[in-house]
Amino acid sequence: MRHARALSLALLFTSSLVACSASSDREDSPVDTGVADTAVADTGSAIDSTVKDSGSADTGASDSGAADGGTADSGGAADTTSADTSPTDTGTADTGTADTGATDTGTADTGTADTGPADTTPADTAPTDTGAADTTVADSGVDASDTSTEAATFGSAPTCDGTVASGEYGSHVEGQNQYTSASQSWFLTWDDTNLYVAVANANVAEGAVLYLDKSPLSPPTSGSDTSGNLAGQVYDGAGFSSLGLRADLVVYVKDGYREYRTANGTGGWSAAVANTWGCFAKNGTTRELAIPWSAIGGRPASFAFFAYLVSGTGFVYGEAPTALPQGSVGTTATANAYFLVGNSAPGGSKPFATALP
Ligand SMILES: [Ca+2]
Ligand SMILES: [Ca+2]
Repeated sequence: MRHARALSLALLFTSSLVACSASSDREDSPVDTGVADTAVADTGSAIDSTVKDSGSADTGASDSGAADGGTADSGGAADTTSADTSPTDTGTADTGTADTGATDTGTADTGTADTGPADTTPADTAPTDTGAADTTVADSGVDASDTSTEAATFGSAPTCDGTVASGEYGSHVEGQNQYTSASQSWFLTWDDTNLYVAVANANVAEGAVLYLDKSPLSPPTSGSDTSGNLAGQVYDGAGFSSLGLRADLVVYVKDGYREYRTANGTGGWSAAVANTWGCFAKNGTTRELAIPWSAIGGRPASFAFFAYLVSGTGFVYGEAPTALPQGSVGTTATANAYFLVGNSAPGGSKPFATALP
């Protein structure tokens, strides 16, 4: 009935039309074979088995677990641990920690994320870069290869534990950071916070004394009392009433007690500041101490110093420099020898390099 009506309508309005034939049910698009993508079809790999792609098609490797949130993998293996957030890896998949700051250019980081500029040659293994890019070798402190591209810095601070480890105070060479007087050895170094001193092979129950001039004059005994003291402090019955420099600080330290005093501007010494400062540690016949520069207003740009050991009965030994008096010196001796540190900046003077006069 419907068929016959259509034919009659065609004949009615135009005789040249070819009659439409009858049609069967319409065909749909190709049949789904697994799980449909919601936005973009996969073009190169297997069907996603866990999570559907939401933004971009994978072109290199299939996702293994977690979907990338922002950037499609373009070349390497699939990420296995953490999704990259920015920027895109171009060569090798990260295995441990996602980069947050700089793009890897060739070698994957294995342990530590870079936070500064990108490495251009070898990968750092430790420690983390914080400032300048390496150009030839990985950072591990300060070494000869780095001096042309990195500013000099203070080395690692000694550990105040009563033991002097190899290289702990810098160059353990006589006349550098080490000075041996008879059978006692002194070690000295510093940073912006502390002056670090160690004495080896000395009875830690006996005192070690150090005088320091934070503003060496020329000649060193010139100037006035406002520049420091020309007379020392008596410890254990031994003292130097005449110093070869204008001292601003004297330190006395032994097992169980330590003090420092500062010049009072009129030729005398302050009351003792005892036990509350810095650090003291001993182990056997070795002692280590840290003297805070804050005791004299901060690290001086240059300084002069001398030091000695003293028994409980006033016997001076282990004196540094060795030109100082030793033995039972009494309380009116003259200490006219010292070391001059002309430049205390990183990479500057070594503490025991210049003994004067
Ligand atoms: Ca130590
Ligand atoms: Ca002075």
